[in-house]
Amino acid sequence: MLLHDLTPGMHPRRVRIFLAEKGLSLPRREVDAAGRANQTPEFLRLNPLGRLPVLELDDGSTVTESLAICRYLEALHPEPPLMGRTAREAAQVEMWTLRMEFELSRPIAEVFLHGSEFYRGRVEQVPEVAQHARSRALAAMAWLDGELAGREFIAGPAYSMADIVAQCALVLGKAVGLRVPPEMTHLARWFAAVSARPTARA
Ligand SMILES: N[C@@H](CCC(=O)N[C@@H](CS)C(=O)NCC(=O)O)C(=O)O
Repeated sequence: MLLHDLTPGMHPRRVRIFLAEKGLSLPRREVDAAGRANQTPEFLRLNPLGRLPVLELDDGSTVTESLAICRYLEALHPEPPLMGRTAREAAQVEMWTLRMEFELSRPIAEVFLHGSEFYRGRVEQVPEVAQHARSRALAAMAWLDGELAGREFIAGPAYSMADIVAQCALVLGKAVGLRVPPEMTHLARWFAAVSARPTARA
């Protein structure tokens, strides 16, 4: 297997943290997205959307979408479980992973997409979308702060895929001026804890 990676990217970071939590390491190839190496015909053969991460399998086929890559790795390496062990746990982790994807990660990604130098000229940037996404992200952070008042991790007592999605979102948040407000003490406690894990800088 070969992981086509983009070190600063939010979605590729999910896969690296996931691998590190499993104690796995894969051969990696860094793709120079700033230099548009993700738009070459060779790369578009791997992922016609031109996005990272991409997991290339030994038979030459590919898995794209960070959550699908993690799902595949979880099936191959179930220990330690990051997507729940029982049917009930799996549903709980999936529910929170999807919530983190759509409610938190997506608005923060939109702030970056519509406001950053990196995406200038790559996508149609609409400043009002960035502005609206910023307020949606802050609302999601406030909601999550309340949720975390009652439990250690996002989907329950154990660290999971949902935490990985949210922590990677907040790492990008720091870069776009969306730091956890100090009054959100539960979210700040959680973010400090997940950031202190040895895998956080994978
Ligand atoms: N839904 C995809 C999103 C992948 C994505 O947007 N990757 C970004 C980096 S975080 C990318 O490759 N951007 C380069 C570009 O669009 O030119 C996933 O979860 O893998």
